[in-house]
Amino acid sequence: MSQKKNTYKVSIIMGSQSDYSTMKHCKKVLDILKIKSETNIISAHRTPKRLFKFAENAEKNKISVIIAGAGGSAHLPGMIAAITKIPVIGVPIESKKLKGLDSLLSIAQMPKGIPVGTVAIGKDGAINSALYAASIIALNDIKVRRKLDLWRKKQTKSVKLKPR
Ligand code: RP5
Repeated sequence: MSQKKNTYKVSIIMGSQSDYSTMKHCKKVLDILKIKSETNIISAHRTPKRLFKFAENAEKNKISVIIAGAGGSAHLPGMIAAITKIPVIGVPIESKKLKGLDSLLSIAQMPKGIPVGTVAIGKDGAINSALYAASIIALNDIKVRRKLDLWRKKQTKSVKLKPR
């Protein structure tokens, strides 16, 4: 990453409109952390030309991290990672038939050579993908690092000692 301060941008992509109910949680966290993001539907099998164009131009478009949500035979994150060297985080979407186990394995089990960072299935994964992207950006951006610190402090404070 060689961008100047505050120019970091995360690109959130997803295989289908149906993934947005999960991926909107990722966008929400990035907004809280004041990290610029864009959202697009890009399907590896339904819009392959869109996928190629996006991945080929990602560096030129100054994207720092790509978060890709996909379900079922979830090849979107791996295909994107094959075309660009920008870090790719895959969010396994909870599928109807296999509850997202198919998505999780498709994303996590990348053969050696092309890495995809993989988070948990569904909403938790979408939230963590944003926090993971923030950690990457925080290496070079003090404002994001402070926001992330604050997020953690608030989280710690919210955990009561005694159960009710
Ligand atoms: C994948 O197929 C998408 O990522 C989505 O999770 C899944 C189902 O897509 P729809 O049939 O709902 O459009 O490509």
